[in-house]
Amino acid sequence: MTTGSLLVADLVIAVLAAAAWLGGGAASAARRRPLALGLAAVALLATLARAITITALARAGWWFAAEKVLIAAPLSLAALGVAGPRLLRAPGDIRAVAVPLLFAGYATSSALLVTILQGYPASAGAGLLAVAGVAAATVISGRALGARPSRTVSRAALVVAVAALLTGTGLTVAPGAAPAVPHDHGLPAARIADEPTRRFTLTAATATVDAGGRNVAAWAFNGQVPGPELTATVGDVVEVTLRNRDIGRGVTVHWHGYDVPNDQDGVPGVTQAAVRPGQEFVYRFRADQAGTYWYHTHSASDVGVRMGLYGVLVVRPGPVTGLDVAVPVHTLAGRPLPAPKVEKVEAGLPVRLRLINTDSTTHRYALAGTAFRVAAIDGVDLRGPTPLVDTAVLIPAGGRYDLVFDAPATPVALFVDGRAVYSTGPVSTATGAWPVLDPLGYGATAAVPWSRFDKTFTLVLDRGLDLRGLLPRYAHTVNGKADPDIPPQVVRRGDVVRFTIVNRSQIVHPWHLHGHHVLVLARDGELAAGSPLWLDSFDVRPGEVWEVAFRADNPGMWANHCHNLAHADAGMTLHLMYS
Ligand SMILES: [Cu+2]
Repeated sequence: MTTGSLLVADLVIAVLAAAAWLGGGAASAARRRPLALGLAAVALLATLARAITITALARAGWWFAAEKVLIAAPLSLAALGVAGPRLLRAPGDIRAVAVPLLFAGYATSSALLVTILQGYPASAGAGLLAVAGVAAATVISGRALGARPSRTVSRAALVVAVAALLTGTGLTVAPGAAPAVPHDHGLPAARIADEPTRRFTLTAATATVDAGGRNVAAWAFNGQVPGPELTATVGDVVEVTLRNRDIGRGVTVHWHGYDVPNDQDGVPGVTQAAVRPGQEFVYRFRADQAGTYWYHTHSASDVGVRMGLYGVLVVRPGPVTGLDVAVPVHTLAGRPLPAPKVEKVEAGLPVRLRLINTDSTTHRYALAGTAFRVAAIDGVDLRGPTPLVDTAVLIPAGGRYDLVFDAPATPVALFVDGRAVYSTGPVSTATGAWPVLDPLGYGATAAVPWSRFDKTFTLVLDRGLDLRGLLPRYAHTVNGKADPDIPPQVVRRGDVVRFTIVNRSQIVHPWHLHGHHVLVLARDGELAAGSPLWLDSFDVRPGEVWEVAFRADNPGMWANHCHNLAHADAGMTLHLMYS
């Protein structure tokens, strides 16, 4: 069983236990004896079963089980200790067990709330608030049901409730060291003074564009979605003038995967101010990395990219040889882009398909009709890629795969989530059952270039209640905090930095560090066993633990965030900062 399914199973069992205890309590209060005893039996079994799931999660990693071991387990034991013996005594009046059963219900539900609302890391504050809730709810239920506990018991419960509430609240709302992200990091501007050899202008404006045969409202660069394909050759100095005609939320251009100097990175509030309607900003950088990249706005990035402010950036090592096609996949107003393209290709011609996922969720790509190799991922060539046949690839949000093959005499077709997007003729192949390539085991290995790490950071991805803003929100969190309260990761130039990224939530988080490619070391404790993988976008699935590393060689203040841009907007953004 994967850790991801264990997380789901544990949650389902916890909900079942809480519901059964509460239902049992209500049934006994209503003197419905068989129902009460039945539900109590289910609750007992579910509570005991959690011992198994919590132990298994703790073995997978403390991050997955911390609050369950420290808060849920003691509360579950209290539930068993209070309700169990009274049930075993088989009381003549079933109503006598109503309050103990309700107590068990409150104990298990409050622990569940800690997992759902706070998650990792476990805190004394959350534990105490849970205890306060249990004590208060039990006292109220007792009174409502006319149970007459001794004065001592009643007073003790009240004291516990008030003390736990006060201490818990104090610990929870005490201001932490909320880091400020300086807008001006004071580093010298690394602007390239050389004369540009490639010049482009991108004008952002609202537009009506065609998406799958229907006119839809969009935000577009130069009136088109995607924006113009920007191409350069290694060694070019690229200059891009960005103008904003009427995008009220502001616009910037972020060069996704292109490790430009920090002041060219296009992150509003961090590397530049957002470009407002009527304003412009000029980007300039040297094209020294060949490969497949893309660009997109980083201002109100979730809505901005979704509405169409993105395009392809391809840097080639030299003149184009053979057929070289970029396929940027996007969902615009619910319609899949690009429109299907069919072109005849001469047999024997070398073909490179540059697959780009510009959406916020993973897409599945399948190339039918030919053997192919994955020549590059995220713009970086793989070492010793072997031919693949009838194999699909999953590309995370923001990710790129270059597939290469020599055109066969018969047609080939590229399917994205089952839809033919690019083909050289009719192909009717069912690709849905194909196995999926695991890039961690593909290609020829090479030694990791570092044997020790100067800095190590752990990022635990989860959801949690964020009360720090004007309105409470159910945020996507890193180490229990949401942007802008996540402490920056401080490194020094030259440091070898390791990230451990843990996903204890129920959804995929495509991780994206700006300004650097990271080398994948391991996933779920298993060392990467294929070609070195230098990624800028990778899916951390529920229950997964990724170990990645990089050399801090690009000074500045860099966004480090989930590339499901709705998640990034809802808190899952932090910063890597050079001291
Ligand atoms: Cu995410």
